[in-house]
Amino acid sequence: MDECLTLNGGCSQTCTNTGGTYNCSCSEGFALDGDGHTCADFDECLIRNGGCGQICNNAVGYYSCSCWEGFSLDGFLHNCNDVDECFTKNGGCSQFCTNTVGSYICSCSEGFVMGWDGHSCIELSTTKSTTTQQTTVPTTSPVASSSRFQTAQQTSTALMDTSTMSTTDVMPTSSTATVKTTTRYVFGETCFVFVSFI
Ligand SMILES: [Ca+2]
Ligand SMILES: [Ca+2]
Repeated sequence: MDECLTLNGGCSQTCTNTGGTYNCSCSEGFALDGDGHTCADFDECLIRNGGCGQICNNAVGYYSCSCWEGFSLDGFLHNCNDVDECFTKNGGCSQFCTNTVGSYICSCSEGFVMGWDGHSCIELSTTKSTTTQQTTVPTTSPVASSSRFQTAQQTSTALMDTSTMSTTDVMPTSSTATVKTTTRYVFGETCFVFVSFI
């Protein structure tokens, strides 16, 4: 008896008559269901990701592999290879393009900066603003006058301490010391003034 002659033996796909019985089988991409008659899709992605290098897409009766952005399928349609974006139109970079695994990078030469789009190089301005700082120097600097006054005071102190001084180092007009006696001695071009104070 050939069970397959009647309603295909109840098999959803292939019925094979054998001695005294029969069996059902399925075409590639399908698997027998638990009832032994119905063929259901086989999810190839459940086993080793269907052999895909990156993404496995199951479908009824078959499956396919695909890749992430920046990669493309190889000739066997399973593994993914990096796309060299720089190979085509320099990756859209206005200057330098560097390929990386899964992506690429644009860069600029010295004197340029990368624009917001990550592709366009913008030249830096070579014009530098100059600022001139004017400094007004008074004819008579209060600081300088003060220094001179201090020098005069210091000279006066030295004069009082040592009682020896050149006549070119004049007595400060602001000195409150009262000169009691003044004695001058001239040796060659040097004039010594000896003073004593109260
Ligand atoms: Ca499938
Ligand atoms: Ca790349």
